[in-house]
Amino acid sequence: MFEYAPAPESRDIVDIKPSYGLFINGEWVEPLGEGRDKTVNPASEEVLAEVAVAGEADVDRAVQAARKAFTVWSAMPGSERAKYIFRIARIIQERARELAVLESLDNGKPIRESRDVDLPLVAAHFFYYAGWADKLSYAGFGPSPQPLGVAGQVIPWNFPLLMLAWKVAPALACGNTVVLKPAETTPLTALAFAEICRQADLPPGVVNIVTGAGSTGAAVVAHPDVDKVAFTGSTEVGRLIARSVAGSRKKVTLELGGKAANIVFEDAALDQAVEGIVNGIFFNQGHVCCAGSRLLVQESVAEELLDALKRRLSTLRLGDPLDKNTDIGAINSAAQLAKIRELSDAGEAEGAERWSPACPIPDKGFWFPPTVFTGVAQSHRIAREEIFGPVLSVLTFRTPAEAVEKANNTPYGLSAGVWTEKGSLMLWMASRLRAGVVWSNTFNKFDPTSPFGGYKESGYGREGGRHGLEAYLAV
Ligand code: TAP
Repeated sequence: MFEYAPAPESRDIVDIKPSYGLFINGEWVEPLGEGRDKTVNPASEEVLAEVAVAGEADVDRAVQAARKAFTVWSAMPGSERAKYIFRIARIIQERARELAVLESLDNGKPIRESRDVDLPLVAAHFFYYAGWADKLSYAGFGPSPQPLGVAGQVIPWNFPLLMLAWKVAPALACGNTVVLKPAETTPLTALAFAEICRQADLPPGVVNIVTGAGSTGAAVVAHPDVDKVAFTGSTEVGRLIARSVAGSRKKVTLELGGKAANIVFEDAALDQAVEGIVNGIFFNQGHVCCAGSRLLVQESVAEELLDALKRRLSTLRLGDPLDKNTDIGAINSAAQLAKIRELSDAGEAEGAERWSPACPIPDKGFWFPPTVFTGVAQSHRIAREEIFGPVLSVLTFRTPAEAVEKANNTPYGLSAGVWTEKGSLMLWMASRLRAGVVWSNTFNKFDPTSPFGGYKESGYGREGGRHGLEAYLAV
């Protein structure tokens, strides 16, 4: 392995305040209760800032502000709304470096990813949906589709600003107003986004950000004056939310967990497949809902592929997320690290063989080495449950039909990958895989024009593309 000198990105570009309030009606306000939380850098356990915890009364204030703003925002011509959203997109581009550093500090993801993947996609989402704002009548949802009203949005910690963009951009383009709750462990880029809304002169109340933990999210979802609920997170919480809104008039989209199969046939370009496997499960420490966490490899090439994969994994660098050479950053929280450890231990106890490259682990912070399990049976917990960490479970197959059976043998259905040189086999597989996205000779490719969402316990509704508008329109 080559040795590189450290290449740390400077954190001087970010200005983290010691303490943050709530962003309601275009102003920073103190929460009505006493609640305060701390957000830490998972790579060092250093406290980054103190953040307000919104209670029910605070959520109510935010929803009222959004309701009032809805009158103004929904009446504005789409071309005017577009100007604000384009402005937001441009400010995000201008401040991309600062936002990338902030994301890496709060989340633990490598700067290479926040800089080259998250931030460009965040800006692209706002640009894309800004373009739709004055063309809604041509989107295929009737001649004059109307916004729904106030959208209550709850997002997870794995792609904090990108999940915000997926939710906020289409909501605003369609004329809705927003109350958004970021995850407890990663509130900082959402709070920076609040500043961006002010910088863009967005009318007060169009976007409101309420920080806090699960109970704040539950209050947003349950508020009677919320018209639309958009949630990304675990299937477990998705179920609670579906129960909480059942019987109400609220429109709901749920983007939940996954246990995707990445399927490699014997005729595939194996070196390329190895890169796709690494990107599929070790990108963002495996904290990816559509991660290719189950590798299905055709038996005839299993040994060759695994040797190549292990050689490649031995070159990955784990460490300081702000170092530009880092491939694997920190696990987002102590709780998530405990979950990854528990499931990996269960894999060993159930008889799978565990392998990790020799990889020094920093003393402070939350870390888990890239890990591969071979000899995995379909009944093992590591083949069935979402680990949401840098852990790959390897299974083999002999025929395409067996690959389809095994790939679909999961309660989830968010994504899949297929590696083969044969176009006919690719199409045969894609039409049989029960997954919202099937990647062909690639993995984890995202684009704002492309819809994304799941089957079965991976949720319902689509985000992105023209389809993503439907969730925010009365159609
Ligand atoms: P969750 O624990 O479900 O948390 C998601 C969000 O919901 C957080 O903001 C959380 O707040 C909040 N929340 C917790 N309990 C709630 C309740 N009872 N009512 C309303 N909101 C509540 O998920 P996570 O661990 O953060 O994220 C990982 C999961 O998200 C994985 O399963 C992953 O697959 C999924 N995910 C899916 C997608 C798509 S697009 N399908 C994308 C990314 C992630 P706190 O965190 O502050 O407690």
